[in-house]
Amino acid sequence: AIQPRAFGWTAYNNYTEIYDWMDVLLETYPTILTGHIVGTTYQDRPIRAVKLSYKEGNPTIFIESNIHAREWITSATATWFLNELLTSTDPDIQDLAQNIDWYIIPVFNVDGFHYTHTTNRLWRKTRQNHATVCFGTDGNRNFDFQWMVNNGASTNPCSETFAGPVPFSEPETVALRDFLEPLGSKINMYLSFHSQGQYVLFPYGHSYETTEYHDLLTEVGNAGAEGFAKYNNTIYRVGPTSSTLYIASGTSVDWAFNEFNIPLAYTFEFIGLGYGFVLPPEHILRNCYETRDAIIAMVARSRQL
Ligand code: ING
Ligand code: ZN
Repeated sequence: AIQPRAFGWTAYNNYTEIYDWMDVLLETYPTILTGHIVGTTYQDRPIRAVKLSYKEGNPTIFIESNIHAREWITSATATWFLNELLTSTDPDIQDLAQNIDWYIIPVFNVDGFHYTHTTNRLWRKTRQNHATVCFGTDGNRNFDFQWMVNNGASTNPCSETFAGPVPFSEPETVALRDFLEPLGSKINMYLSFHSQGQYVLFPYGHSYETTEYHDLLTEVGNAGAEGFAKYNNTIYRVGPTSSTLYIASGTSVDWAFNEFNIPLAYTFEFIGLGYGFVLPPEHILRNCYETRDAIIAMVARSRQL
């Protein structure tokens, strides 16, 4: 029989291991953590979030992770960071925990993530089939902001960047939309975790047009890159998604940025180290330390502005 693994960050965990661990956290920290069901996936799995809050009146940071199924380092890092917020004795981390409210969705695309653990390690999309031979929509092209403009996604259901037949065609993206609707205007920073390529990206993805927050996003993004470099000199490039990486439309970050006027909205593209999406687990902790330092630096910079 397959032995159950202890939860930790020396190996990748599947969604049931992550959810069981979240249940233990919720029991252990009942006054600080609350559990939320963001919604239900196409295959009827819960999309879960935790909120961490020490007190009233804090600013809010929202972390969305593993919208792309194969990007396992993202949920590993999101769970490590949550654990750190709860257990670290480092004053910088304790400051983040006590003076910011955190919403963390460690695994957003639960069906796809499960599929990468059971069937196809390199699956990216959701698992709904839109009446064709091909399955899945790219969740990060399915949001209703500039959907399908500028060839930033595909109309082909067999493409890795299939935008869906219509915006919000997926129960997962609908769930995030509805979860954020009452919350969005209170969010000060939105972070979407991806891999890989070492980028700190910000709106827009769909066009080269710059936003009214371009200078602020650049300032705080550059602080993030300095943070990512602190542990091991890892170099992250900073800039708008469109001009720094590629044109991508209907993404969660662009949608949330626009819908709720969230000034600080970023995508992190973590390390691949030449392994692409299949980053060996011995590199998980390095990515966690780098992400911790990036977030500390971004919050510190944003407080100066
Ligand atoms: N990259 C992202 C993708 O969805 C991205 C890049 C993120 C574009 C956010 C726009 C907004 O294609 C990966 N590796 O998934
Ligand atoms: Zn991705």
